[in-house]
Amino acid sequence: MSSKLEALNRWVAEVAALTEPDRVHWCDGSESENDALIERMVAAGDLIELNSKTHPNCYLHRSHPSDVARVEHLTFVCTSEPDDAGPNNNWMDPAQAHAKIDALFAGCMRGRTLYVIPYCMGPIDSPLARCGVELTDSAYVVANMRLMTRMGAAALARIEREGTFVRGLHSTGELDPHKRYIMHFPEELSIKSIGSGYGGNALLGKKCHALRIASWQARSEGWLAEHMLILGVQNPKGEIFYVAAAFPSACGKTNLAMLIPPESYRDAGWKIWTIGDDICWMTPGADGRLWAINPEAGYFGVAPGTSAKTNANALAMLNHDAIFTNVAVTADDAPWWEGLSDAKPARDWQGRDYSAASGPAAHPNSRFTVSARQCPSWSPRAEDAQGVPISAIIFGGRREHLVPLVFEARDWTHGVLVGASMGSETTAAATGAVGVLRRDSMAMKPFCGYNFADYFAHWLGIERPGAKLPKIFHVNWFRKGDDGKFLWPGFGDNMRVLEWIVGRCCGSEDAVETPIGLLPHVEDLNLTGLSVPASRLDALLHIDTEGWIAEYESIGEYLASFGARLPARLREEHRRVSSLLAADNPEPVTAGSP
Ligand code: OXD
Ligand code: MN
Repeated sequence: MSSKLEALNRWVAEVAALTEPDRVHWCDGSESENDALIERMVAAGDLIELNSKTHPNCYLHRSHPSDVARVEHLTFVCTSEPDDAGPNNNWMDPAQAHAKIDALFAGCMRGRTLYVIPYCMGPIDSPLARCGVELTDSAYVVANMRLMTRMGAAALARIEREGTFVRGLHSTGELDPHKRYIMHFPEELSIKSIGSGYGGNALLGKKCHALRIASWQARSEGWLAEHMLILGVQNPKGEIFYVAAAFPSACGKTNLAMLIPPESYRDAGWKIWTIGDDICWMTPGADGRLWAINPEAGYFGVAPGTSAKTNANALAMLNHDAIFTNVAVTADDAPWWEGLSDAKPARDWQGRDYSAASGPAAHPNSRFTVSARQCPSWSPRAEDAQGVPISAIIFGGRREHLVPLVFEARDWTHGVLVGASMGSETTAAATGAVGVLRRDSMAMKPFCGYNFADYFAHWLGIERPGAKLPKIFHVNWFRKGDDGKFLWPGFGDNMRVLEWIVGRCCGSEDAVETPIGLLPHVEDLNLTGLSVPASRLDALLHIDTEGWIAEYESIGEYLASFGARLPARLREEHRRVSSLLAADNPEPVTAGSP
């Protein structure tokens, strides 16, 4: 055994002594290993084979009904100093956290197999990639990690070469919400998760490693680990501009990443390439630009609402070799979810005969897991070791009111303020109330592994002499009119906004200055083939100064909640925009006025 792997072997032995599995299996990531695991899970009822004619090699997993989403209230960042985790995280003292969770791990794998999953986040030969090892007692996790990461022999070889890796220990435990914790120890580069088999709680390479732990590493090493999709916009000249975009969970990142342009655009030669749909690691390159990789190798996407109309690329990649979690099935065992088609569900996500009275057939946070390469718009540049250069960063939220379709930040500092101020109405991706407005800075509220105040400072610090940073934009596809209907059609038509954004990056598009940033005039948007009445377009781009003054007051309160650690530069930028808004207000509201 090489000395580089001794630490790994020692850790596996320690975990086995604590958890007492019947056997230990080192995953090599091979097809035969996967086939055997799938066969065992089907025999045990953990996976259900779907229609092998319409959906070859597709399986359905039904999770425990109390285990259907990320659990932010049970997710902890355990740093020596509570302030290093910050008000944006739940904190626990590391020694106390280890003791609490190790007590739950004791003997929890009796009768089970402990799987050792070496994985690499990012192209296997990329200097920007990082490795980890997940120890888990869930074969479902192994099958998902095989799709979501570069898992197995090649990752183990890289770990052996480098000697460093993030340690993730996971057990489904008793699937008891009262014995469920997702704990992060960024100072030790380790993760411990027990009591859930679901998504981000259990596939530790994803949110736990690639965002919470990686964001901590990124700060100390001078890069950014972000909750962003990455796409390439190819124009009729054949030039490709890469764009990274942050949206909170279940706000359409997968749809945007795989966008199919409207017919008039396709005819003119526009095309979208997909690099990633959820996570982006960006590093300043020698040329001053930010270079990005997608650390993931697959998609763990929200199923409901995915259809031939909203995301034909996603649908095309889901008819073979995919795992579905908590979707419904039709009478002929095809996967089904709300919004997919007019077909009727026969059984709901819990396996019950479907009845409209028991709520949605598919769970609102039901998911698909699939290899990224199956996406028709998959870009081969996703395997580029050096990554792709980012021309624009987009922040976006789900806002029914106030926030216009698109605006551009004046400069990097303003862009960081725009990202830090992001607000969005909550979705089913996490447990808790849906539709409530919350601040979700850079869409990282659930995922930043350290104090947001330090994170904002890190973002500001990315602007160094010689840096050629991307322009920063904000979009909102979700604004509604007085009639309660969405003003913008969204989906493929978001291409029109992307064209303006890319045009701004190369100086070919016009904009109008407002206190909150630069907006297109309606005529700056390419609206060929779009039948949205002019009044709705005006409403989409309208700036309600009084509404924005109130918004900036609420942003100010939010920023103040980070106390003295908040960078002064961000506070000043907030003051600057607030005074622009006050100066722009035609009828200043005086105290006591109605
Ligand atoms: C996800 C999420 O699964 O953000 O990507 O919840
Ligand atoms: Mn996500």
